[in-house]
Amino acid sequence: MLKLFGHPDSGHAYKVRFFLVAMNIEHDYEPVDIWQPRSSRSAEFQRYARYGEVPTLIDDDQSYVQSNAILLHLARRYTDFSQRPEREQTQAQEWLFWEANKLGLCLPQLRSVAKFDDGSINAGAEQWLRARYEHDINLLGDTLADGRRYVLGDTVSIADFSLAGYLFFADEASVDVPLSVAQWLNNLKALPGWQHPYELMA
Ligand SMILES: N[C@@H](CCC(=O)N[C@@H](CS)C(=O)NCC(=O)O)C(=O)O
Repeated sequence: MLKLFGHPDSGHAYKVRFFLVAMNIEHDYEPVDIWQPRSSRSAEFQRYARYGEVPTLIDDDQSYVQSNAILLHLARRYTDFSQRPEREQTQAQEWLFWEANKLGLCLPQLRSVAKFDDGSINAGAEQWLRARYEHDINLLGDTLADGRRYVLGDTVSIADFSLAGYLFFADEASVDVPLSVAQWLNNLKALPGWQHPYELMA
């Protein structure tokens, strides 16, 4: 049985849970209080969470960490991903790497500043993150501007789950999304089992 550890504030963990739910992959889910010291987390979580973070997934007693790597593992093992055209698999992986380095390296931080402002980010850093977000979200918006249903076209893929992870928190980050991105997010909301992170990860 699969077991996922996550938290309602973690868009990284949400990517994985939303995928598991939408693909109807049976799993257990356990929230971890990421606001408490790492030493206070369960012995099981500490044993499997190699970087001490959520998401952490246990599958066949093996530990899987890093949200996008977990998505790849799940897609290969539990969906027809490996049978999809090679070009499609490559493009899905390209988006995962892009997300980790681009959108995933500004949106979570902006949301963190806006929601939990602890003064740890100075004005210059925040400005840099905002400029980065504008660039990244416009690139995604331009990709989706032709009205495609999902990032790779007609078929939903791990690229969608990865890219959307933090975008359901866009209001909390005080950022705008282009219309094409808003429409795509609505397409994802229509997938089976969709819930906002605060509900799905509770
Ligand atoms: N690059 C990682 C990021 C994971 C991450 O930053 N997890 C945060 C929550 S979003 C966490 O577990 N924070 C608590 C901690 O580090 O103790 C991924 O994609 O999974």
